[in-house]
Amino acid sequence: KTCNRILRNMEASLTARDRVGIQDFVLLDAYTSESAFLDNLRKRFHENLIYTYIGTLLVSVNPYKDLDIYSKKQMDTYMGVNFFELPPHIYALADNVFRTMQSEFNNHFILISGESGSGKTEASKKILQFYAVSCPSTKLLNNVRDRLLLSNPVLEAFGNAKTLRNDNSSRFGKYMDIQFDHQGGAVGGHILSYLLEKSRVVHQNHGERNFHIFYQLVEGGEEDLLRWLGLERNCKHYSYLVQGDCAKVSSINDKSDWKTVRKALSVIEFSESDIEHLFGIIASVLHMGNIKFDTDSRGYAALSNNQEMHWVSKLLGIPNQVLQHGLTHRKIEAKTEEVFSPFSVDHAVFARDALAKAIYGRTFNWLVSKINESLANKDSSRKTVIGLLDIYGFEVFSVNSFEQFCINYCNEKLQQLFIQLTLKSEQEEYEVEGIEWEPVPYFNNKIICDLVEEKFRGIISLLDEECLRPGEATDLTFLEKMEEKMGGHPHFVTHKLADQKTRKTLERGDFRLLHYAGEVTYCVVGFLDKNNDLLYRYGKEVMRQSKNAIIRHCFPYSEPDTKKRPETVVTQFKNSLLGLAEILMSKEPWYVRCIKPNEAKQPAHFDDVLVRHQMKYLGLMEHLRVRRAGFAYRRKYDIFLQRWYKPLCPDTWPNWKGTAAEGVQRLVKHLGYKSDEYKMGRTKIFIRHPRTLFATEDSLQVCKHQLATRIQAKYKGY
Ligand code: AD9
Ligand code: MG
Repeated sequence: KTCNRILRNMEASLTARDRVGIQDFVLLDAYTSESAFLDNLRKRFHENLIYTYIGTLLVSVNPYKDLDIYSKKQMDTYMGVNFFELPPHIYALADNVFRTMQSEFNNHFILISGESGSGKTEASKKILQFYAVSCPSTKLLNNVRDRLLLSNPVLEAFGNAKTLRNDNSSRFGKYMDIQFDHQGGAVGGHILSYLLEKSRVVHQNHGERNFHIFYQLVEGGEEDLLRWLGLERNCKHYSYLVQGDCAKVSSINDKSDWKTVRKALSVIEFSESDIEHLFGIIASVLHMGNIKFDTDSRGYAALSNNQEMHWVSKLLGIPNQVLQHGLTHRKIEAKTEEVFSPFSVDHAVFARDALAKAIYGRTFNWLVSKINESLANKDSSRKTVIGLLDIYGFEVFSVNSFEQFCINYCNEKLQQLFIQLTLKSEQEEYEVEGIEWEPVPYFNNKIICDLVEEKFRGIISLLDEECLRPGEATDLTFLEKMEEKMGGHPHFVTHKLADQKTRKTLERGDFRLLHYAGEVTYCVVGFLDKNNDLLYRYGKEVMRQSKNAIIRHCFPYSEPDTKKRPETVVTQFKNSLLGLAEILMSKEPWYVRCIKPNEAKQPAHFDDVLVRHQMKYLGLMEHLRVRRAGFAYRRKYDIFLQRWYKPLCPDTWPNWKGTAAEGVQRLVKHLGYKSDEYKMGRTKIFIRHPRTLFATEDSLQVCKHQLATRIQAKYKGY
């Protein structure tokens, strides 16, 4: 039955192909042709069909308009239906992952990738919504469900911002585990966050904004609250909110978003005192940004306006004098005594911004841990998880700095993971299993990952080395070192060699990396400072005196000895990405590849050049080739035999005495698999099309039903 339904769906798609294209690229006749691939995507995009498969991988093109395809009715349609029976949809993928997890009782993750603005965050929200609606519900589970859903608007308010690429751009990486019990109920969750772009708190490029929460509070905050926080209802009043000169954005409604966030915070069990302290911090950051310094008679920094300081002092619960001293001095510890050295104005501004960034960054981490507490599942019985990875996408601006370097490095790592899990391991597996195979060539971006992260030789090592030479090293010495050490690397372009390698000249302070997704020119200014992320010890000591509970939590006395050098920002990030890769490698992967149709965030506009470029670097053509020639499904013989299909073969049931491979061979013969439908490897069976497997699954259901009827008949009357 399933097989017939799948065939009907495929036939319908083939009949309508001229108008709506093909819904699975694997069925494309000219499957090696990039143009045919592009034509298919374009055709479907113009018909509002934004999803297309490559086997079980989902390609999604951002429609930049609301489509009527995410209703409860649509969710019901896709629930419990085999993957290829209905037109491609993110719900079909979500459902397939869920059902595989249920039947095999193992862990999975969905890797959502694509450049900035391609629709990753939206995709991850749709998946979460699908699980929220489709999972079994009880009063208790509904609680968890609501918290899982509402963690999103809160984290987006504090961690997303308008950039030139995306009005709701994720400025942190997010990995979320959704935990399910035996019955498939969502019983808990856990979020890991990665490197928040803190520098945005104090500086935004033209046309960009600070994190949404600041504007939401100023625009939407209740009168009483604003009065209590000492805030004016005017973003223009705050220096940290106006540097990008675009506080108002037509696609964003800060007022109504404020209401959503405020409500979400209560559902996630933030107490009124937590909320008070949280917004006290947000407001104090805004006040801090307005603190100005003059030069005093000795040439040192002195506060020029006391009003702002008054509010910071009140909201953070730190005596005014202590705060003032902390913002204008640094402590030098001599052998027996403490000496305070006054700041120059520049230094004071730097220290003020560093403190604002630290306060915001640490509060964000506190927020994540608080949400995790509320999502934690106390029951210790074994659970399975589906992980959702939604990270900042690859991005290129006219000026790119340390932040873009980190974000693009992260995307390089995810691409590497994708390659390892699909193109590389798939082909290696055929070889190991002795399956005949014509290798498909692909670009392996490991060379770029190595350039960035290799121990002692990579860019990160050089940067850290320079950060260890305070007073001597500068951004320019870092650049010179790179030029010296990696000038000959095919993916690194220096000022001197720019003309030869890419025929585009470079400014003196720039270097260019040829990333898997395109060239990016980085301006080296600020790399050392941002990587050091220096926060004066005295500033931390002052924060520890705070009466604000969140601040006290964020600046604990137990912080590691500050005399020991903390890890640099990029090294911490590198290590957290290594940790992430380990988490992911232990789970079964699924993929959503998101594509941005145009640079103007416009609906109905499909830019061929832009899309073709993304198709290429996302490795979609190679993936299709491997899928076309390969096998959609594989399982170890014993698992295949034991867990699913043994009951189907009368000879082998209930106990097969021979080897698992022989058992599987006998089973597939019994099931009537044709010779081109499957291959027997050294340790696994490989099945070419999912439909073969679905048919077998159907037989299993029929068999189970017959068995149940027989048992019922036998024990009737007992
Ligand atoms: V970034 O790397 O975080 O900067 P994302 O996450 O890839 O980026 P996002 O999901 O935020 O992009 O999508 C950008 C915008 O495109 C959204 O704010 C929506 O306005 C629009 N979008 C994306 N996907 C859809 C969709 N399925 N339906 C309608 C969409 N609009
Ligand atoms: Mg995003």
